[in-house]
Amino acid sequence: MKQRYYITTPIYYVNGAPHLGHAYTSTAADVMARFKRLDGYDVFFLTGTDEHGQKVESAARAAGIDPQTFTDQVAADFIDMAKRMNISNDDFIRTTEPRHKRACQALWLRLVASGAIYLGKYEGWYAVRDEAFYDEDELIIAADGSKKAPSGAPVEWVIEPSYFFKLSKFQEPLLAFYEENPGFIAPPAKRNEILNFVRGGLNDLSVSRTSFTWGVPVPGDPDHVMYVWLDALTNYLTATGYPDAVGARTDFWPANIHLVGKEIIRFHAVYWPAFLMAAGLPLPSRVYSHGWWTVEGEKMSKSLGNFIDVRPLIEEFGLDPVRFFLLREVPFGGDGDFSRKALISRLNVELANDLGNLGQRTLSFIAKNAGAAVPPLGRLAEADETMLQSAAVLPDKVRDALDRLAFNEALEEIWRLVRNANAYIDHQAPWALKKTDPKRMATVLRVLLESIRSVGILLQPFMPETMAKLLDQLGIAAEDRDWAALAAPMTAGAALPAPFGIFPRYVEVAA
Ligand code: ME8
Repeated sequence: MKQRYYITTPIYYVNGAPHLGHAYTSTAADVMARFKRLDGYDVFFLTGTDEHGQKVESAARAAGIDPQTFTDQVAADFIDMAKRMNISNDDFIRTTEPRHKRACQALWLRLVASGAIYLGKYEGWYAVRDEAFYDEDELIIAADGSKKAPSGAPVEWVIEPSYFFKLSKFQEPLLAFYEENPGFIAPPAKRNEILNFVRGGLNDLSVSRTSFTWGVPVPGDPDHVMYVWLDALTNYLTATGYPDAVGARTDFWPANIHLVGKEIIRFHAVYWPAFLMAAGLPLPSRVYSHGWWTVEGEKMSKSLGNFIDVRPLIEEFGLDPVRFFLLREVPFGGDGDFSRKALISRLNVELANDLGNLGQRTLSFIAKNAGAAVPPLGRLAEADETMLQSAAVLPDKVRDALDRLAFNEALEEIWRLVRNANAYIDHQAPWALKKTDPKRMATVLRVLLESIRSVGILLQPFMPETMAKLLDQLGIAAEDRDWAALAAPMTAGAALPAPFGIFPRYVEVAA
């Protein structure tokens, strides 16, 4: 039986349109999902939208429409973005769906049954933008003297009846869990941040609100709606069919990995495992937090109006260059800056010059000079052995990097082979061998083809559309494109279709 792999993105708030930040997490998760499928896993990849809470309710009010119609519209936009980015999610969850309300209420009842929830009164700070409660000592004083959340979000003083979750009781169990599962929080800097936070002591958490109604009603007390983060985190269970014990996806829980931006690690690495412990449910294996993108050096914000929608970028540069850029430009986990200049440079240098050229010059040379078929492999020279050997060890290197979510390292490894192959072709000069030693020419071309095939197969998770075009040109059948297929060589004599370029150079047109 295949091993299971369950990966999630955060579910995005529908208070605003999808942007580069959302596209980033979804693309990273997509690369992992595609990689695991090609590596023989049974994958469940989930993304979706977070549609309840005060923030979404006020965005709907500001737009002058009822919250359901509003969330329907914005969720459709998120679904469109996922399609345009070629995100291969197996499900798209919306928290306003009946299946989700049912899951939230079932989890709530389980928390009540375990004695983890009690009724009280919340009196304290709340930041609607973060949908988060803050202690007085966490607040910062802004330049204008006002109190702000650590994220810079405005805070308001809230006094209302509320149910509480006994988070304070989970300090020790959480610390013991982090200790036993050192890989649970990644990267390590985030792990330390969370450890310090939990060691500092945990207050009970307000988990219901009464001052608005846009949420999942608390079972048995409809004056309360559930705190949007309890509602939102439950999505990861809902999609597996919870609370049903049997179903198509129930075996996918616990998740292998929750990918999140660094600002929401606390919800995923503290609150979520505590809820699950209280409910007696298994905990996910890992929460990985990545960094934040700025745009041309500035934070994306409403006041600057500089949110980048990836769709016009796809129109202008093509989908796969955008996907590639997002994962190539910054080490996952660190922050990065988006600039057109950097995108154009990656496209022109690494895609068009390095990879595009390697494919194009090898394939068009074979089409013209080697009978448009896979050439036979003759006696191997040392340079050939070296090339073939580096192609043979590449899948393990890429697998190792991707299992650590080191996307840029995986790409770096692949590009090392691409650059070596370009140097090899220059050095071996098949165009000269054509007259002097046609057998040797065939061997050189075959070594190049094998290398390009490795690169094409291993790059599929990153650039599925373009690599499909490249593998078509190599005559690789659809069923021979997974990682296991790399072990067998190509078939000499197999006909190759007419080659064409896959990455045109981008030339900036003066405005
Ligand atoms: O937090 N750079 O939703 P959200 C990188 N609904 N990633 C970014 C980013 C940026 N500048 N901006 C956003 C929520 N992201 C909750 C989540 S999960 C149970 C509930 C990405 O719409 C990143 O993944 O504010 C971040 O964590 C997420 O979008 C926040 O999306």
